[in-house]
Amino acid sequence: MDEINIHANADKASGDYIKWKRETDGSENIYQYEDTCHTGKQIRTGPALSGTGESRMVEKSSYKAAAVILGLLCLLLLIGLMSLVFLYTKGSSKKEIEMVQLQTNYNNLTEERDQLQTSYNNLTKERDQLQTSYNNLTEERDQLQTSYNNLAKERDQLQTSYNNLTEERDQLNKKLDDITTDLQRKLQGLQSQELRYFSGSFYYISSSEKSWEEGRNDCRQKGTDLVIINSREEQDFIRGWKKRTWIGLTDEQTEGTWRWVDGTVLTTPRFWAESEPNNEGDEDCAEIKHYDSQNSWNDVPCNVGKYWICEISLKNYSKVTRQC
Ligand code: MAN
Ligand code: CA
Repeated sequence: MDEINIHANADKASGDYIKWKRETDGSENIYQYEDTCHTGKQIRTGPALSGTGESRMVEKSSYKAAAVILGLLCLLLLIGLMSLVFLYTKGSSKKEIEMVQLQTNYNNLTEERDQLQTSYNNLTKERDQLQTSYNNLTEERDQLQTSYNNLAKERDQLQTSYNNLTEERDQLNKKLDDITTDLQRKLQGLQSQELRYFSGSFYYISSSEKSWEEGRNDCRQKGTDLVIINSREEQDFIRGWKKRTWIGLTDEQTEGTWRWVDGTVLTTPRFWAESEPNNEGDEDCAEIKHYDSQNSWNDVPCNVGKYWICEISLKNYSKVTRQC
């Protein structure tokens, strides 16, 4: 171990000296301060001073040097302390700034979090409302879908019915066309003195005389009935044959109530001859008697023989037509 001794060139009044010992262990230097008190013992190095004046001078210089060193040490200590204070202060203010910044950040984040929380709550509420609306709309849609399906089903059934009816109508119209054609062909062949056409009807007049009932039966066998007079023109046409003929009018059912063969009660027009009907004896059937006059009807007993007129109305064959 190395040992370096630094001796201050001054003796304290007590005679102590400060020894700086340097210990070296090869790797690092450690200075240890060794305060050793050697009371009453003086160690000196260097040459010994001789004489009192010189010795005082030296002593004074040593004091000065010691004071300077001490002052320097104090200065160093002060600088060190100031540095420490400065560093500490600097560190503190830095920390304070950081603290303030952290506080600000914390506050900002808290505020932001609160805003986010509010937004979240609003969105949740909105989402729930939308969910409710969605559910309601879904339900409504399903109901509409069901209604639509039912209506579609109904529509299909109606369409089927419509198609069937249309087909049926077409078949009936075809049948009617066939019948009309056939009828016209037959009537064409029947045109004669006995058969005449007037305003939508064919009229047949018999060539022999029979009772009202027998004449009516003949008309029925032909698929029609005794004539029904509905107008002045028809009356004139019928009396134009200039024969005493049965017409389809009787009060056999109720005396005094005259009915046509289709069951309708006689109202107007009516063409009774003067003073008729007088029900002379028992006269329940009507004839054309005074064919030269428009008012030519007379009531007579039903069992007497007269010509008769059958009416074949084409108005019964009215074609079924589409209404739309
Ligand atoms: C005859 C018959 C009767 C009719 C009278 C009118 O007697 O034709 O029906 O009423 O004449 O005078
Ligand atoms: Ca009469």
